[in-house]
Amino acid sequence: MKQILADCRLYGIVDMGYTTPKQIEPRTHALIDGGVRIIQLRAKGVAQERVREWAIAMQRICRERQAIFVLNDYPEMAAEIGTDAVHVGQDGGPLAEVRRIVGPGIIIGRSTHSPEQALEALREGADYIGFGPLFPTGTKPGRASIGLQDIAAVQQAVGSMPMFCIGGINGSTLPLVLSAGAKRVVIVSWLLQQSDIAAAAKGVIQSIQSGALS
Ligand code: TZP
Repeated sequence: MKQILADCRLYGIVDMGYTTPKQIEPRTHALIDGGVRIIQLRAKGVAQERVREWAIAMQRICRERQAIFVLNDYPEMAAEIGTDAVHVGQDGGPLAEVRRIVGPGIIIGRSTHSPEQALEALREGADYIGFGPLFPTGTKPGRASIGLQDIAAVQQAVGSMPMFCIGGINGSTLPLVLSAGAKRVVIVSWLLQQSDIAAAAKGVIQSIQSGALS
């Protein structure tokens, strides 16, 4: 799993703000068809019973197809289901506590919104971080955007810990994000709104890989 994580360039999110329950499974397949190897379920404000159902379905697909499934927000549920990964925000408590809940085998990701938070996540033992929102985004309305200026320095500081830049990334902003030093990105709404999600994902991965990678 850690090797798959290290190789991931594009992180996809099945966000229930843009996805109907019927679309969950086809979209998970489409993302994997497009080369995405890490996929999160993000279901804000939905009853936990529904989230559990969807998470089990997505985990099954990801396991069959060698992709990492990430559950957003619920470490206890992640441990109970046995998901590959769990993602927590700044309000998710200390990562040592998340680790205690999920056990040693599960990948833990943390959202970070500043260089300081990124370094703190590294110190706390995160397996990867999200860094953003780089641009204003309707997926996290009202959240201040942090711009592109810190990407290169934070990327350098976190070393081999995967850092996924996030927030307002689309076909037009992706080149700017890559020029600013990003090696990995998360794209939510733009990807989910493409008529051919797999083709769009392939295009993004190609763009990232055609830049200098290390
Ligand atoms: N965390 C920081 S920005 C963001 C999250 C979950 C949303 C990114 O969504 P989009 O639609 O790719 O801008």
